Amino acid sequence: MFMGIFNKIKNLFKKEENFEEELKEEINTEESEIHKNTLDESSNSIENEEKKNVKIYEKGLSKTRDNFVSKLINLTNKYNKITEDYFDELEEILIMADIGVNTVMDFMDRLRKRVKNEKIEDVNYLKEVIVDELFIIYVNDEIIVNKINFSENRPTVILFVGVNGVGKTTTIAKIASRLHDEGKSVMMVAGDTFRAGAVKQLEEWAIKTESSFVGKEEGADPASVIYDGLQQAIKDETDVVLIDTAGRLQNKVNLMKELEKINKVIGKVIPGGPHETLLVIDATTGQNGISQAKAFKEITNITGIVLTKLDGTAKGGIVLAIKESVGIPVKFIGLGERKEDLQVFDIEKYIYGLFKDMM
Ligand SMILES: Nc1nc2c(ncn2[C@@H]2O[C@H](COP(=O)(O)OP(=O)(O)OP(=O)(O)O)[C@@H](O)[C@H]2O)c(=O)[nH]1
Ligand SMILES: [Mg+2]
Repeated sequence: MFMGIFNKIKNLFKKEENFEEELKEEINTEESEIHKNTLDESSNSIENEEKKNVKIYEKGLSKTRDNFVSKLINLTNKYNKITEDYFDELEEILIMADIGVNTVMDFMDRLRKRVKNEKIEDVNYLKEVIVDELFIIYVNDEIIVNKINFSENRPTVILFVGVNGVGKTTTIAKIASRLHDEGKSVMMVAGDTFRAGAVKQLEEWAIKTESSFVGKEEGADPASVIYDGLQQAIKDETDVVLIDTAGRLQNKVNLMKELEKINKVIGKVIPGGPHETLLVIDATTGQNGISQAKAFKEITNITGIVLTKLDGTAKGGIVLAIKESVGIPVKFIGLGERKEDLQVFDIEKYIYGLFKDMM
């Protein structure tokens, strides 16, 4: 089973810190300047990148950590025995963190069983079991696919959907910028021809991120803009095409028809496309975001979720609720407004970011 995830994650990140310390010492005792430089370079790139990412998780999850985890710590300090009152309070804390009522109920069942079967009496130990069990909710015996499904042939087509204001356009900009840093050529396509100013906004992001851009006037048919964009991308041999769309969920039938049409056009021009359809959800909208995910899942084939604005909520438990109640993997999370604040979702960094004060 997953026994000891708490300790595994703790060791993983603590070890990283120690490794860095050891490395520094090693370098300091080393006489050759040249050797020092090569060591610096090879270790800096990967290790430091990882460290930076862990820091971004830590920072972006601070609101949730302050709220949820401090409550958990208080609970442990308050009870020196595991009683029914303890379970009741724990349940409330989890629900308040937006983990979702059903998820919490299953979680509590499993926790009670473990306490009984393993005869757990120590509240401090139970804290670790709680982290383990939260991890299990997410992993749930599956292999988590959080990587972008890149196509073998150019271009890879990624469609972004989601209701107004959740962060679609800025997510596209952040992903474009990441891809650009990786040396890939990127095109943005302005499929949101509905909202005033949306085309211009995307074009500005294209300029900033050195992406190419295809868009038409407001009110144009999104499918025709996308058709033109994809033709251009083939001609230019663009690596990745990122398509922005409008999210008018107030009219589900229209939205469904529009997405159907868009998908048809993409599939025709680029066989096998779109290679990803990413649904963007705003974490600060809580359970409402979950409802959006369910609604979109019904009308189109969502391959992954981008959960934005986790830095703006104290209810970061929503990451766990989504997987359980919607069954679609979270591929990216937004932990702030800077481009590096968009992170590939990593359950271990997430758990560490939440529980580091307990570790
Ligand atoms: N703090 C924070 N803000 C974010 C994050 N992601 C996006 N935002 C902000 O959310 C706001 C809305 O983002 P947009 O990208 O314009 O949202 P959209 O879904 O394209 O909106 P419409 O085009 O109106 O449908 C902007 O001010 C973004 O800077 C995040 O992870 N953290
Ligand atoms: Mg937008």
